[in-house]
Amino acid sequence: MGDATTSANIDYTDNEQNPRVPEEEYVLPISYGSVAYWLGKKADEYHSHEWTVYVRGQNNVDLSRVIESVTFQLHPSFAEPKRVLTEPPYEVTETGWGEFEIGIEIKFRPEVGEEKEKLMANLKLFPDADEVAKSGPQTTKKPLVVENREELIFHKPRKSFWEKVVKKSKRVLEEEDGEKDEDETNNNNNNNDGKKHKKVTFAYDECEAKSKHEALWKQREAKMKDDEELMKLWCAQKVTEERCRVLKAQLMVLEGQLLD
Ligand code: SLL
Repeated sequence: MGDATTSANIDYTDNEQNPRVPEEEYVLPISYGSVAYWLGKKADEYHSHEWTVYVRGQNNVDLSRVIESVTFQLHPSFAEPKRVLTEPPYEVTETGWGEFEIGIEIKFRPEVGEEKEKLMANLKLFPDADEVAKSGPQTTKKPLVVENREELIFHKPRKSFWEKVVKKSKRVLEEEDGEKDEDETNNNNNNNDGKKHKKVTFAYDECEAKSKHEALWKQREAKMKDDEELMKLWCAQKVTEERCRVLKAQLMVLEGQLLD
């Protein structure tokens, strides 16, 4: 694979100054949502909960090379409801009494060449009946988290973005030239067009700015990893069980033949 940014590969059609690199794609895994704590004894009529609305990189991926600002549009009952954050952590913490939808606008840095991404977070303060039934009533220590996980995909990224941002971060390129990898071989390498396709893995930079809820994120992400591992083990066990069942059946057939 040659350098994707040689002039033959550059697409100037929609912007001569800042062309696109047609063969590339950059994926940025983000999570956004809200976390709320009941204030318990400190609660009053208008301030029953402390909550935070946030946008962060999954597994602490640094978003600041790509994001210029994140704007959170709060309910008009809050003073200065439009909150603009120009550096991480992209989060707003408030106290209040009611739930509402929070508009989120992510503005990208000029070199990214894309304008913005709009998202919506549901601020939730009160657990549902089934959540209470499952894990008990809300306490001042137990957060209520509503999290959305998403990937921002920069398909055919701008040349400026690719060169100034992506290539400068710790990017790992893996070229897969016909290596046997059961799942990937068919999907990525051949794609039925006869061409070999490369697989790009990004080693993202870590965000150094700490969120107010850093400990909570670490705990949740560690649990997610554990759950994934457990799921893999569970699948492997199912495969083994199935193989055993088939072998037993074959053995019975062979035993039958021997006895005949
Ligand atoms: C509701 N539609 O009725 C929603 C509106 C607004 C919440 C919720 C303000 C706090 C403050 C606040 O919590 N507003 O005044 O400081 O549930």
